[in-house]
Amino acid sequence: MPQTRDTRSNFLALPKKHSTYNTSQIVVLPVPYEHTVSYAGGTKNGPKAILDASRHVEFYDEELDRELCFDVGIATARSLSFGTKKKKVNKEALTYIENKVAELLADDKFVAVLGGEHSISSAPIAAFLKKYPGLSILQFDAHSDFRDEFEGNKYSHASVMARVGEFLDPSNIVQVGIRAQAKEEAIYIQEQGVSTYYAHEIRQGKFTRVLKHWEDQIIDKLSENVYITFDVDYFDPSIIPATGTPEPNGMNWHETMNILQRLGKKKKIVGFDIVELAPIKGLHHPDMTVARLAYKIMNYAFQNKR
Ligand SMILES: [Mn+2]
Repeated sequence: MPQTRDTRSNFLALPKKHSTYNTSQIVVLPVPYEHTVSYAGGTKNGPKAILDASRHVEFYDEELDRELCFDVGIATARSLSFGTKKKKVNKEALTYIENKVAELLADDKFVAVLGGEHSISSAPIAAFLKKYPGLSILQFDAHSDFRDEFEGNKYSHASVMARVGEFLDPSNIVQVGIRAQAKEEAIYIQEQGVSTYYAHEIRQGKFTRVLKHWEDQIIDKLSENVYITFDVDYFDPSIIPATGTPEPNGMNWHETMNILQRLGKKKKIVGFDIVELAPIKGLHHPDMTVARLAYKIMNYAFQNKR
């Protein structure tokens, strides 16, 4: 059983009664890993900023009319440590994370991973795939992350989905919000049958012209069990300026909630990660937005179970 955080530092500042490991259905796992940042850094500070901000998130969700945290319990594990002198990096770090996630899955927990840089996501995805064969991935991101390697590292945050595509059928990956890409990634997507929803196509109304709820098209492409990997640079930089590689023409809050709400209703969200928040000192709204996002995904994931 992992060690957990108490009310002073856990997700939502929950009292012991609602954040004890044994009785909580949800476990938040902070993973402050940062090794391959290519532009601006700071993602190792993401988990703490999200947890700090979460103290100001309401327990009650007005849309779902529910205090989910009291219904199901949310425990927060102690942050994973990658060492100080001899740091665990690349493959070694990923194996370490995968084993930790697998332990939580063996206890039938709903796992919410807080990063850290995006390269960590292949670890929980590997663990989830073992538990849920046929798992599909919904990736919210500005970037496809399908480069075979980046700056000489196959375990770069810019290559995470290429690594995932080595053990999970790439046609089970759906990406939304993409708007910065290398040519090799566009070729990969075409050849491997990845479903990619580009920001410019969404904005040009390519999907809403025919469908009122274009989100359903995304959801129909996913298998029954869905893991969400959420790179916060998916959002427009006006909403989340606090990230390493911000890109213009990003997505907004409301349309994102629409996707998540309909997904939670029609399919089973089995777990998620949120990555790439690089907090900016004195600028609180990105931290708060990401904390809200984490709780919103939990709420949507459990909306059919009440
Ligand atoms: Mn990414």
